[in-house]
Amino acid sequence: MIRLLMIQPENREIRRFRRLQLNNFSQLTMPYLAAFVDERHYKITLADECCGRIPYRKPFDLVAITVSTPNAPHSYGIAERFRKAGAKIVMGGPHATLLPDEVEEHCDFLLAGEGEAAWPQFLEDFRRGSAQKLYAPSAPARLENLPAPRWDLLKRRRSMKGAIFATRGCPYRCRYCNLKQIYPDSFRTRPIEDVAAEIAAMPSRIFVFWDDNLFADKDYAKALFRAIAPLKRKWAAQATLRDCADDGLLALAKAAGCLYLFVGLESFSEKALGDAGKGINRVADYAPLVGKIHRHGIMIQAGIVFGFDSDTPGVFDATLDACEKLGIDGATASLLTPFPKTPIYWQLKSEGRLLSEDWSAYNSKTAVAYRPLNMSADELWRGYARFRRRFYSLGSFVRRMSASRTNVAVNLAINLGYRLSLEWGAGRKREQREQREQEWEQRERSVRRSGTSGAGAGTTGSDRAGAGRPEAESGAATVGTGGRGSGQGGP
Ligand code: B12
Ligand code: SF4
Repeated sequence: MIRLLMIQPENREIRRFRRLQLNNFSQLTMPYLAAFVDERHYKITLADECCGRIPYRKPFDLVAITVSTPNAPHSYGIAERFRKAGAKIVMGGPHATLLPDEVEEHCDFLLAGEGEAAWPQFLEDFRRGSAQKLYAPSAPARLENLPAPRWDLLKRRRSMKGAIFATRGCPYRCRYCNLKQIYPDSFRTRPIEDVAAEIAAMPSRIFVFWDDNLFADKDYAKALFRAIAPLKRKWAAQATLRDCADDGLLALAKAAGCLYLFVGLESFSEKALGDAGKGINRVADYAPLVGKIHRHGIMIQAGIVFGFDSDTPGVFDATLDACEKLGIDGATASLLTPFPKTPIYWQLKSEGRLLSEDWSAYNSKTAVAYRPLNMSADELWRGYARFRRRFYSLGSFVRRMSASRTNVAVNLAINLGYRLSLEWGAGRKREQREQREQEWEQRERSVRRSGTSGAGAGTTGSDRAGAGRPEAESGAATVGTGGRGSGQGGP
């Protein structure tokens, strides 16, 4: 029997905040990939750092790690520890797909792209001793008859909710978003009966659609909502604001249990939306569309990104003011981050404005990774941190709720949870408890320095990524009301 450890890594800064959230959705990737493993040959251990520790002391033959850009250095450190103990390492995920040449330095086997066909193939080859170094499927994965995620293997916190995906991809092309570099085609859907059956079997009554843009095909979405309404579950999802113009769609979503929608407003400036390549948003439409969503009894978690080239230091107060007037229920604010190979990345790189290519600074929450145009990196960081504190203050909540008037009790609980997370995340007690993990991260950094993580390339000199960030803010937010972590890369 091959002892397989599957790791969903989460670096210390992000993990600290997420663990404190009262309302947190599960990460899907590893429970889902575990469902493809043949347990006649593999004994699976699942570790999600958001809700548990990595069993470093136990012996494993094969360690699988899903690697995102902000978690890449952390993942390399994890791999190094298990390699020293004799395990083989296989890596996949967005960062492995984007930068296979870098990632392959830190693993024995690499899967670039989607795992549905290649992962079971790799496992079979590995078992037979004939695994190749690189798997890179050329055809888009088929999304029929997919297995249900193995939630049973995950030790989850009670507050963790379920997660599923019904579609993959997004038809749009925002300049800061990595989807077009990660997925081979624009948009695919799963059969509705498969999705409904998976929801019916889910242990949790509340779940999230971890789709990039659930409303991208409105006919599909309507049929899906009709099919799942009888299941009487509650859920959240990501959608583009423009698609929320459809009253019929919103009514069906509500009847099917939609609690709130994560909508990427990104900015209240037309100029910034132009910088972002987000032409699908029009600021003039915000008020009528937000009002419409609220009238259907659905809350709005707005994705907001700060740091576009046209943003000036006035952007933070102007955004808060606009959110309060519109009655935005929750906001997931992010620092603009030039993820590898996005159009924004190439632009900033060619302009010599990347402050670091230490990927741990690319988490959109705790560090500024590039030199903004109309303010300093420090001003951007402080303005963003202040925006979050002020948005989740009691005064702002009252002002927002007097405009929203949607599910005020639920909204209060969620806003309070977020507020407490921001405060507790800064607590000293927690600092002490995490001291030991910090030491490990330092060791990881030295592994990275001696390795080829990409750190250093493109660094522009005196400015430091994350310069000026106050210590009290270092446990900065990653998830919004419902665990949606983006605000960058959401619809
Ligand atoms: C849900 C989600 C989240 C959730 C949960 C993440 C999770 N992994 O479960 C939360 C809210 C936590 C989150 C947070 C963030 N996210 Co996010 N998130 C997503 C989203 C929308 C879906 C991911 C998902 O669950 N997909 C379904 C699962 C089943 O598939 P998958 O993870 O894509 O994996 C497939 C393949 O990659 C492969 N695979 C993956 N890992 C492995 C490992 C092995 C060994 C193998 C063989 C194969 C394999 O097989 C899978 C099936 O094909 C994606 C967009 C997307 N569609 O990918 C963004 C995305 C992954 N997130 C992104 C970002 C930027 C973030 C944040 C930085 C945002 C922020 N501003 O806070 C944070 C990161 C926090 C951190 N860790 O530091 C970017 C990542 C870019 C990058 N270069 O890494 C993406 C791609 C969004 C985008 N449009 O650019 N996110
Ligand atoms: S940011 Fe959102 S709307 Fe834009 S391409 Fe990415 S997923 Fe689609």
